[in-house]
Amino acid sequence: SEEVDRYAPIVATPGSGFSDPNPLVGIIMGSDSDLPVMLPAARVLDQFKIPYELTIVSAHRTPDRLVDYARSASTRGLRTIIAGAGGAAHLPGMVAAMTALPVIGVPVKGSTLDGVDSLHSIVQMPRGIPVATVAINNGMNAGLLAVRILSAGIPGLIEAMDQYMKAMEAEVLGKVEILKE
Ligand code: RP5
Repeated sequence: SEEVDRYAPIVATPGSGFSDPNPLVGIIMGSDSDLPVMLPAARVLDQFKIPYELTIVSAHRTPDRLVDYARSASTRGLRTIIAGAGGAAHLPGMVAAMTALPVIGVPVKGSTLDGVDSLHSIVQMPRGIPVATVAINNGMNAGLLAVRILSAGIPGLIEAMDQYMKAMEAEVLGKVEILKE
């Protein structure tokens, strides 16, 4: 099968086809300023051929849109939501409060508090409403976690992830060899 290219450049251009008509994953973010952090999640889903949609939903600036998005997500066919936000990062938690789907939170680093504010806002969820939180600015891991969640129900996906991990391992072992020389 096709080799995963983890170093392909990330290019966001209008019309680059981010929204599949039948997405399994929703990638949402509080602002277009979060896009550079969230695009690696989209790249990962591209690589694993998982259909997704990508859009802006702001917990604070577009609260009605947030409710509509979260409440309709599962009936629209979404199976996992990746939500990135910075600062008072309420988006992932509020989405998780309004859907039974798994939600992955991406803390986005802002200009003043180094993303620790976002991390704490996302990771400190109350008992009963979980958000799977990845590292600050790690949209890529959010994409990979979404693939792993979906692999429970999609044939071939676990094998594809195995292959991806083996490629990473080979790359690191190759560097070990280079350093020996
Ligand atoms: C959050 O505020 C967004 O998720 C973003 O990370 C941060 C700053 O947003 P902008 O002022 O850049 O639109 O809601």
